[in-house]
Amino acid sequence: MREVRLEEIDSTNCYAKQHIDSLEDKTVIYALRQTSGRGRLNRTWVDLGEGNLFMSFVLKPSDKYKDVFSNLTQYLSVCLSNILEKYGLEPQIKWPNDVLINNRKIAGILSESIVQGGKFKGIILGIGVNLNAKQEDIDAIPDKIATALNIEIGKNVNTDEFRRFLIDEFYSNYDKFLENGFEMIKHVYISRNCFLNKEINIQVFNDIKSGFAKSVNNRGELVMQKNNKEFVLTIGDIL
Ligand code: BT5
Repeated sequence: MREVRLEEIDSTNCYAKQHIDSLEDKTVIYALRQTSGRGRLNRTWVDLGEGNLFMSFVLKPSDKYKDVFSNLTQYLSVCLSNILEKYGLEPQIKWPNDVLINNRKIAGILSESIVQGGKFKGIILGIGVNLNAKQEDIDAIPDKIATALNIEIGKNVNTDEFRRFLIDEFYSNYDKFLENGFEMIKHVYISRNCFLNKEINIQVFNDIKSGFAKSVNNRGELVMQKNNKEFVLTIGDIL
């Protein structure tokens, strides 16, 4: 496994995408500062200053896309939760892959499948974690209620150490996860959930779906119920 350290970059995901051909499978790209971090659906990921984590895993597991790749964001959310627990916290997962502490978003995950010239090249799995931030900068983040690890534990966080923990946790079961899929983490994922067994609203592109959040199936999809009918969601933002 190789690591690429960048002082400053627009986005570690963009960097990985631009260099996908020359990057080996399992390379980790990380940057000390990220000037144009990206979220899903053209949203922005805000750099909260020095000492935060901006990182992308470059994964080239096969030359064909497999369904299990779409569950890697959920796998990473479980890995991150395991690490946050070591810091004495009780992380919760909001489907599909938001990690929250006390209902506040501490991290964001963005997975991109790279297809060039009709050929599947790999997956860029990006993650940003707020490790060291000032409350006033967090309060300025649009839309979302957010937090950072230093605020939750009341002291500064060693960014290098945290990154090491997360990379090691991710790769310790990554190959096994690709073989076994979401079922392998389903139990832990559900034990950390904060969205099941209640009425919820979910934004799916321009539509809002509502209903009772019943379960997560073996493919990591959200099983909802409304008027005694079940429906399954594969994408969306719980509001
Ligand atoms: C995400 O998108 O949460 C995925 C973010 C992925 C960021 C990483 S950093 C390394 C790699 N390189 C990149 O360019 N991206 C990845 P989404 O679910 O769409 O959430 C975005 C929303 O979260 C924004 O619209 C804000 O409301 C909120 N947000 C932005 N910055 C935040 C922050 N630092 N902490 C908490 N919430 C934030």
